[in-house]
This record gives sequence, structure tokens and C-alpha cells, in this order.
Amino acid sequence: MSTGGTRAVQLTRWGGPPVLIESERPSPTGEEVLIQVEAAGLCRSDLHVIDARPGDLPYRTPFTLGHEVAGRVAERGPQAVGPAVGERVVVYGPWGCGNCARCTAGAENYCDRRAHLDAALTGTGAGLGRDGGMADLMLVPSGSLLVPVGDLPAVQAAPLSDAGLTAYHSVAAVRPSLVDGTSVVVFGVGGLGHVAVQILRATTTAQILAVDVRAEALSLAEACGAHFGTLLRPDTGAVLLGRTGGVGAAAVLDFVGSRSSLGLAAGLLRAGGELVVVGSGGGELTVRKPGALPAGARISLPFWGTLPELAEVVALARKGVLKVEVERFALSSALQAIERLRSGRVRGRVILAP
Ligand code: FEH
Ligand code: ZN
Ligand code: ZN
Repeated sequence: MSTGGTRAVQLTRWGGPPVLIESERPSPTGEEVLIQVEAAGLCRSDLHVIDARPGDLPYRTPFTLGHEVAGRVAERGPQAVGPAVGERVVVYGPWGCGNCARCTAGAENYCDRRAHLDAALTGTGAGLGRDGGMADLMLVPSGSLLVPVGDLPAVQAAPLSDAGLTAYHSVAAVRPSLVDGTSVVVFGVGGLGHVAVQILRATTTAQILAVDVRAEALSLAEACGAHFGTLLRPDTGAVLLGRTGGVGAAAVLDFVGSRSSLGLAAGLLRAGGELVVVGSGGGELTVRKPGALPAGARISLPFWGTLPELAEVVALARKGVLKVEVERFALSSALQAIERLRSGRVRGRVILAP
């Protein structure tokens, strides 16, 4: 392998382990911007990508993993826009077609041409079929995908681009209903859930009820501002319903997405309440009238977030409102970091720092 002094954690073949490779320094052309990576977060979606079999995902190998990236602008292509060389930034990770109504509105997470891009194996975005930021250097298609982070530490900035943005986008869906006297339930206080609790506490006046299977996750939920936390038990539904005064939760944010969490959520919803399914736990829920869901119930399946929302999340973090719990690993220890994430014992988010 030619050496150019830059390393990258690549998925070189489906079903194979990620490999730390050395490669040439990329040169930005056109609107591209080269980022000196300072931190890259790991996500459970990375595990889905690593474990995928040929044909499971609309991506071509090899590509560099890492869709939660912060760093410094190192070099700009001749037509580049956005932050100047030297500026510290976080990378907006969903990369769509760039010119449909959704992409031009900054919602590349909901690109109208996603099906076409997938058919062409173009990839979902950074580290998801396109070269991402588990690396020393990363090419970003456009400076418009970068949000300045000022003096935020990189290990705090990187998780904002995925865990923070996904949590923020999920809360945005239900924020109008989370007023005084209402309750919101959070299933799963992991990398996304603990940030969601902080965002709920900072931007709503609802009572925050947290559920997890790990006692240490509940202590994290309390530290993040949850009003009540409980381990998942047979009587959890009744306990939480009691905490809502018997009317049910205005919203349930399910960061687990398992059959049991979806079933529990359905029984907890207030009439007209909203179930926000964030976790990809493989669960399913039957929607039938009449059925398990209350009258007026709404269900949403948010994906990542928008570019304007990323700027809002960064602004919250720069005001000191958000603190991401992180476990830090060197880039050279990426494989250990992946196994640590797979263990399910992480407190918060796993971050690689070159
Ligand atoms: C990425 C790719 C596919 C599904 C879900 C995700 C999320 O991790 C993005 O936040
Ligand atoms: Zn992710
Ligand atoms: Zn588009």
C-alpha cells in the first residue's frame, strides 16, 4: 500500500473486518474541502454497516467509515465556499443529490432522489458508502456541509453531527406538544438518548421519564436532567403511566426500537400522543383501528437531521447546554473501539481521536 502519511479505517469488503490503511493525502478539487480530522464518533449504524452482507446496503466497498466527524479545514478546492482554512468545523453527514427541494432546503437526510442515489450505489453520506472521517484526513464534497464550532473541543463537537443532530431532530418532531404538565418518555439512554434528555430539559417543560436496562444508564439520565428513571421491569408500563397522572405520555422517544419497546410505547401514549421511533432495533408494531395505539396517535421515524438543525445543536453546545459523555480511543485502536461499542457497555458515545 502506497504511503502518504494519512491513515483511514476502511471497510474493504463486505463481511470483512475494518482495516486501518495508509494512503496518499487527498487533494480537494472544485468545491471540495479537505478536513484535518480531530475526532470521529462511532455509531451503532457503523456496526450494521460492518456486519452487512453483500447486497444488504447500497454502497460500494472500499470506503472509509465515520459519519460523525469534527476537525479543522486543511485545504479548499478552487471553487470551495464556507469556512476558511484553519477554521474548526463539524461535518453534516447526510449527502443527497444536492439539488432537489429537500437538499436545497438543507434536508439532505430526506433527499427526494434517495432511491436513485441508492440504485447508483452512490452512498448515504460520509462514512456510509462515501469516504468518511475515521481517518487523519477527509474530503467533504462542499464547504456548505460544514458548521463552525469555535473552540468546542473536538470530542464534544463530533458527536453533535450524528448523536446530537438525530436526538435534536427527534425532539423537534414533538416539541410543540411537550408543554407544562405533559410527560415525555425516553427509551434507551445511550449515545443518542442521553443527549436527547439534555435537549428535552433545555428546550421543553415536559416531565422527562427515562427507561433503560442498565443502572448506570439511569444515573446518566438523572445527570442529564431526567425527572425520573426506571429499569425495564414487567410493571414499567404501569409505573410510568402512574407518573403521567394516568393520562399517558404526550410523546415516547424510542431509541431502542425493539418489539418490546414499541409495544410498551404504544400502551404508554396519551390520546393524540406521538411515538418517535429512532432506534433500529428490528422491532415491529401493528397499526390497526381499533388496536394497541390510542385515538389520534401519530408515529414518526426520523432519520438524522437537517443542516439548519445541526447549526442549532452546535449553538446549544457552545452555550454549554449540551455535554456529551464520551469514551475516547486513538485512531490506531479503532478495532478495539468498535468492539467496545459492540459490547453495549459504553457510557455515552465512543470517539476516535487521531
Ligand atoms: C445512518 C445510516 C443508516 C441508518 C441510520 C444512520 C444513522 O446512524 C445516522 O444517524
Ligand atoms: Zn449514526
Ligand atoms: Zn436531493
